[in-house]
Amino acid sequence: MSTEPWWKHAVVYQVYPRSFADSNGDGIGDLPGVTSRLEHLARLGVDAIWLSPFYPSPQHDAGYDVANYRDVDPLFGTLADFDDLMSGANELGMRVIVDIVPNHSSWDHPDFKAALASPPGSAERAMYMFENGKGEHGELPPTNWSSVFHGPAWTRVTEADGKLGQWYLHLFDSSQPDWNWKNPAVHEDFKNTLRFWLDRGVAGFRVDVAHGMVKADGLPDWQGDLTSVMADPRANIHKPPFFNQPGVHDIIREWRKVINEYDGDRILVAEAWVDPLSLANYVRPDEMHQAFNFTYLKAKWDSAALRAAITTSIADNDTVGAPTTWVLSNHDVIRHASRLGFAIDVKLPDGIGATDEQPDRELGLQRARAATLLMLSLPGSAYLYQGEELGLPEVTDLPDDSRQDPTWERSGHTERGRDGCRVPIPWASNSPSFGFGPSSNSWLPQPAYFAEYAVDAQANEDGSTLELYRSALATRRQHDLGGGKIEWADDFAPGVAAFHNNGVLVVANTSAVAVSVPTELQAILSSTAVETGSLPGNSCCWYLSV
Ligand code: ISL
Ligand code: CA
Repeated sequence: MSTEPWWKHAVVYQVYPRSFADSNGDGIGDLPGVTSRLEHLARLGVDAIWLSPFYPSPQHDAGYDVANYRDVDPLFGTLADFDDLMSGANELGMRVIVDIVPNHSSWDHPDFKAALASPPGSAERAMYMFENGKGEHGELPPTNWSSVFHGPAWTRVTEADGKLGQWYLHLFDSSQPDWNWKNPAVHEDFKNTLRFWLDRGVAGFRVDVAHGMVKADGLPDWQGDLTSVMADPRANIHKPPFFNQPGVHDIIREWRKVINEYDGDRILVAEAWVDPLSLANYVRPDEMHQAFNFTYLKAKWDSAALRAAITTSIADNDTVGAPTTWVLSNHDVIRHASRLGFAIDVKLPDGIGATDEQPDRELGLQRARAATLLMLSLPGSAYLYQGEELGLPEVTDLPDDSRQDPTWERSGHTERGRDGCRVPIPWASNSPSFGFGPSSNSWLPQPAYFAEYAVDAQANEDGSTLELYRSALATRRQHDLGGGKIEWADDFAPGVAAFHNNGVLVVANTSAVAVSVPTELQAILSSTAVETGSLPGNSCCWYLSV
């Protein structure tokens, strides 16, 4: 086994608390719910759990609008429930990572309330990005920036005299005011938050919008558009003045010093939607430990595209001596079991509605299983999103009136948003809310077909997606695939991506038809049933290297 720090080859499982397990029947998942399901994660074989936000919040962006960084929202439980979850996980050999949201708070944060109640120019206002408007009476926003969730990125406030006054910046929803990272008090406050959770024993932090925080001096207007930045950051020549600014790295270095004060290999993981070369800068030796590699997530199911994504990701990270991470799904993007079943290109976070073109569910699942096997055979660490081990598809027929993602309202109902990947998990096929909780309540409606995907329908079933994930994680560990090094194998048909890693030959056939493989190859694990000498289309197989 590898003697490297645990995180270099870890499999980390993302729990989205409101949709994982509900302990009290109110229809919203909670921390005691997570604790009650830890056995499932231990049996799956993951090394760590990353919890999306569970902090006090008015929940305008499902908790990514934080009103208090050092407590638990009563909706999700108490700090004691958090401690129980963590000790339960630790006893089962799993670490716990928490989410930290430094670009913005909630408008319910006491510091923002104080800023609103204080005059322009005050110390309270200086905690956030307040500016005077342009135009004769300040009636125009300070810049032309748009919010990631659509609409303007600035909102004007009413001052104490009852008149319209300054504007505050919110790169996301208007309920999420951006912190002013030019203010040392903001730095101090966040370092205290890091210490608060580190002292409680967390193994690290997933850093939300790690490329945000610092904005270019003078707040220049911007002519680019965010959709294209996200689709292909490398191609966009107009870099946004509010993302990926050099000053971000000073903050990261400050945080790394705090982390280094603690023992136990704690980590920082960047969520940064930036071009791959810039991304490597987030994992320089004195910065973060990992950054989500969205290049692999965005790659099409095509051997050349996958090979390119894998090669450049590893090469980019090699320039700074950092291992790579791999990820296929999270709470912001269309689940890969559906994404890979589309004949058309889909925009990742936009969501699908009942009247849109629908994915081919069977094909999507087949490819998703193959893409997962490919991912889990790659050196570095891998991130799984709850439900993907069940092959759960995106819910594409949510009633529009159930949608909660702020994008839906802010886009004037033109973009459905991310609710389709956040539908509560099915645990038991014949129970109310499919075992999500003790009642039939579920904050987003679960479709009837979720019964087929329930944990109890798949556990110990030969060929189920759950058993595939269990075997894959065990085999990955056995062969230390996370700690190896890949060597491409070029002697396969077009449409195939193949490589050796630590004595395992990984062959992914992205074409629709079977390809022949040497008859002496011995399969250890495959995404679909394989026969000697042949590998079906849309599948991946791990063989013993010969
Ligand atoms: O900035 C982007 C595109 O250039 C976005 O992709 C952005 O990085 C992403 O939406 C950030 O997501 C995270 O922060 C959001 C929250 O809604 C998401 O759930 C979270 O993962 C705001 O906190
Ligand atoms: Ca609950």
